[in-house]
Amino acid sequence: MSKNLKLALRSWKPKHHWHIEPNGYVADVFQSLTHIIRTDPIEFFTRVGEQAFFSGNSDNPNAYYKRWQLAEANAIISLNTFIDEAPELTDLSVAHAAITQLPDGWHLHLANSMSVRYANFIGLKPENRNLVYANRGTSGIDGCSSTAVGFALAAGQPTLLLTGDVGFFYDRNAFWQANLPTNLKVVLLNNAGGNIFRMIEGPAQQPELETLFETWQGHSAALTAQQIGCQYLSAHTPAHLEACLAQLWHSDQLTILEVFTDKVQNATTFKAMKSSFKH
Ligand SMILES: Cc1ncc(C[n+]2csc(CCOP(=O)(O)OP(=O)(O)O)c2C)c(N)n1
Ligand SMILES: [Mg+2]
Repeated sequence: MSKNLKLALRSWKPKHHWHIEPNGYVADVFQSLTHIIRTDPIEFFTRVGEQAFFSGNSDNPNAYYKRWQLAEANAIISLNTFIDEAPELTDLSVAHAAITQLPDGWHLHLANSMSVRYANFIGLKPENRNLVYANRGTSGIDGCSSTAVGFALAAGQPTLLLTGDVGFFYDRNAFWQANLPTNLKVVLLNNAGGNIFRMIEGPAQQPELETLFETWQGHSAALTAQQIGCQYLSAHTPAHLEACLAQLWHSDQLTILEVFTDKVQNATTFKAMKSSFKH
């Protein structure tokens, strides 16, 4: 769950907060718990989904499902308009292009930290059967590539890993092995550091932002790709990104597409995108 949503739900105290948990300890995450319902979530939502108010079968325009669908459609329009009107190549525009072009049936692995956050805003096409995986919880940046490599080898289905540069270089040895998955493609958002820390309150205001939080680095994945013997593509412009993505979807080998973006532009764009939803 995104921290923003958690904090929002804590501040807009719901009148009812039901927690569905078959057994064991229940944490009051939103500090508003009113009922603990001891059943299986699938059982619960199957039953609730049969009620008109929560399903698509109600004529009532105020039915929860209808209002949710409307809000969702408006959010997608708002995001797409924002992306169309922002010509710069940013991590958001790259994540948007990669996720909206993700072919049906592909698996998506999201690394910590901004990759998974961008994806949270962008969403997936409901008509596509894409499954999403991310090492959330304590949100380590370690092992995101290893997880994707192991998964792609075991699952065999086409898999996209969307990752940041620090997470990628941190876990470079994920690719140090004889059996590289030809079905794995990597989109690497290289903003030369931990851009997340420029986005969140606290670290962004500290004088040590660049040195101790963002930790600037100037590496490129080109040498890693050369060393492991995989395809390497790189993009610096929106037009180039489109050409590289077209190549990536059809590649028959492990491919790393590294996109170079600007950390300050990324932060400005992310902030502007979030406030564009409020109007
Ligand atoms: C193992 C581990 N070490 C440190 C951190 C703290 N941390 C969170 S995000 C981040 C930077 C990630 O940078 P990058 O992968 O380039 O992604 P970006 O924020 O630029 O999208 C760090 C160091 C962590 N989450 N896990
Ligand atoms: Mg980064």
